[in-house]
Amino acid sequence: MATTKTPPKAAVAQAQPREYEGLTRQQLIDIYRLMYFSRKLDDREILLKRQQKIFFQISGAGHEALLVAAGMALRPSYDWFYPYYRDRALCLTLGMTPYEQLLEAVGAAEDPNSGGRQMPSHWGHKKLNIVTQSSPTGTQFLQAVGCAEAGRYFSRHPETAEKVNGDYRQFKDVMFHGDEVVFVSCGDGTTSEGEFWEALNSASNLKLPVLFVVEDNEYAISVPVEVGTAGGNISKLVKGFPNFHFAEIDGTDPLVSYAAFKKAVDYIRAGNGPAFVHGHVIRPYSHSLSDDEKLYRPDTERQQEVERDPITRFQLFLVREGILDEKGIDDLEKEADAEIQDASDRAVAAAPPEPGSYKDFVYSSDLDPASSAFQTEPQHPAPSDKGAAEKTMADLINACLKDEMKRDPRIVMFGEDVADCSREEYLKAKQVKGKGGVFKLTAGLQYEYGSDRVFNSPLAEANIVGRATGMATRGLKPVVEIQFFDYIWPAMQQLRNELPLIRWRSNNAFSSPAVVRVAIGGYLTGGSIYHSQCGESIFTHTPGMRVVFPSNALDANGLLRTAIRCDDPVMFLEHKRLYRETFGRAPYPGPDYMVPFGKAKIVRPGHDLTVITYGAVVPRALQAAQRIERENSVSVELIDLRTLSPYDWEAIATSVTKTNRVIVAHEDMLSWGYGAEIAARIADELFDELDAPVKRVAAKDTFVAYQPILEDEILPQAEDLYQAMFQLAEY
Ligand SMILES: Cc1ncc(C[n+]2csc(CCOP(=O)(O)OP(=O)(O)O)c2C)c(N)n1
Ligand SMILES: [Mg+2]
Repeated sequence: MATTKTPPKAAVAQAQPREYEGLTRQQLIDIYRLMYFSRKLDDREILLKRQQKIFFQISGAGHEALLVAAGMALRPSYDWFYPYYRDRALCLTLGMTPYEQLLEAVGAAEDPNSGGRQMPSHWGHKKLNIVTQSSPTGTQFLQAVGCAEAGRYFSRHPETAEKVNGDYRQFKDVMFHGDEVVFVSCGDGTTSEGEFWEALNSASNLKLPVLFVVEDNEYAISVPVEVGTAGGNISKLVKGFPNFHFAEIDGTDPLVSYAAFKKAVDYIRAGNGPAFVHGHVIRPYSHSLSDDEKLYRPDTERQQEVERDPITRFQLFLVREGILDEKGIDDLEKEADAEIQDASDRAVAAAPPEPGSYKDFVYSSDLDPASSAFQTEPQHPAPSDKGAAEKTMADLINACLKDEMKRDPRIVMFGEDVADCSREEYLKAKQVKGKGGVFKLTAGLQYEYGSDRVFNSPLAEANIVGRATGMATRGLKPVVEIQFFDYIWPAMQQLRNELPLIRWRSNNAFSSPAVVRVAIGGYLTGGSIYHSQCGESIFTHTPGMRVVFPSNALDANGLLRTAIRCDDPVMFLEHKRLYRETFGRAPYPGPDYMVPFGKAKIVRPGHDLTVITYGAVVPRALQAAQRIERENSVSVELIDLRTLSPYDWEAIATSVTKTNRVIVAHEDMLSWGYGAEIAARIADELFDELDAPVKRVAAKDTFVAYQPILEDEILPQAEDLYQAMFQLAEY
């Protein structure tokens, strides 16, 4: 710990040298001091909570020995850390000061963990490589895997770590060492989360330098370990994973723990693969200050734990070994108490965040994808040129991916079936042509850029998004694919609570600008329920996530390039029906074509009414607009939003002010759909401009059925749009 002072040397009793797992006598004293600090900081927070000076408390009590040992075996600002809320002692050992920890508890502006945005004990420290942690149990694992993959990538391709101006790379200081370890921890209960297993699977398979630490205090709040874990012991369950080093230890003994971590870390640094350390610890306090463990644990059980308390036991050990005498212990504790008092006084007096500052860092404040920096003109080949042929949306997405991979060596692509051929010897021997995605959007990319840049993931969507999040945090640019929007839900925890939140919850210390490409939508004839859904409003409802939904080939190319070059997480929705449609084809626009976010396109100007839409409804609305003009002389202005978050309010307001009548149309179901927000805002801000109620055209409030008669009925058709236009024009 950087700021704590060591006790006077005189207090260190003299004795014969002994082997303590290679630790010096001074280091043994340091271990005690760090454990003591950790416990006393918890006690101080409990006091502050009772005084209502902080608003929540969760302790690391009982876990201290294991974590101080881990911290001593690892290197701050060199290795990477994905701890959880019990890991106060680890963070202290790595160099986070007691004052910094208490700043988070009071929610101070200067809190390096989160700037007052997260609960206490939600660790994050940029300088120390402690990556911003959250509350959902288990979300850290796959990110740790991605972090380790990024470290490996940079050490294999060191030139890619260089800073480059003009895109997100300008804002990423990439650091890597080649033998770094990624620490990730959790409690026994959290090992029941699926993402835990997904992470073990990938770390094992890829032989990644990840140190998994399970802190087994035998409870998940009130649920005992034998309820969550089959057989009651996680070590027994994981031991079949290849390439791992395993250790199951008494985590209340710092020397046993240190020895185990040294071995595990040596194994990892030597490049053998991941390690798994299962430490048995205790939980002497309730789960948190909101829990009363007496409701589910009898005194007898709690009493037994007291006997295993790491702090009292190690104190006795130091005295018994003649390392510190009672006065030495007393001096050390007094000094620590004084420092905690001082840190606590200063933290309580620290300034809270400025009102209004909550708005900061939802997105990058350095690089705005809606700015003119992301607006370029297409460089179409001359019409006589061979390359001037009209290309489909699928072609131009593939072309953009190809161009960007060439321009930016930090781009990696993975997902289900995105590789040309995982058994690359077939590809190299030209025995097979390669797949490159179920819709062939990534075709040829592995072949051209290699298997360490384009590869298949396991069939696990959280795995895809969690790993991408960890990679992007380190400075890579993962452009990953979710095969069908209908199967995005296993990744929902990562997509809602992690990827878009990394920047905001860390108060801009970390960011994770990954791109998630998703095949979406119906009108497929036979897509039936689970290859046909929309649901974009679920993600536009998530702050921090940019959501893009192009309707034509040229926009898809330009918007994808903006998505890749910008510094925010982007969900890029690709309509399957539009991939190869005749509508909206365009010649290749060159390798630098970009469309800024938040700029709608007027597909067709008009003066009687406005239709606001996007995606596959654009061609349907266009058809209806052409018909109503022809048959009824109604002039429709058709607006394609192109990006849904941010969206172009100015274009909407200008058009509605001109036409005074408006339809909001989309393919997703009507109720609580994307159009509800737009309609509400028009009603609120443009009420005086309206000559008719705001109308919506959307899918029925159901899922998309298989039988084409039903599918046609459920999804909005050109005829529905025509009818709505007719009614509105008549109103
Ligand atoms: C996904 C998720 N579900 C539920 C919770 C509520 N919760 C917080 S901690 C916890 C128990 C965790 O137990 P364990 O992993 O054993 O860690 P411990 O607290 O015992 O150290 C639960 C259920 C949560 N934070 N996240
Ligand atoms: Mg537990």
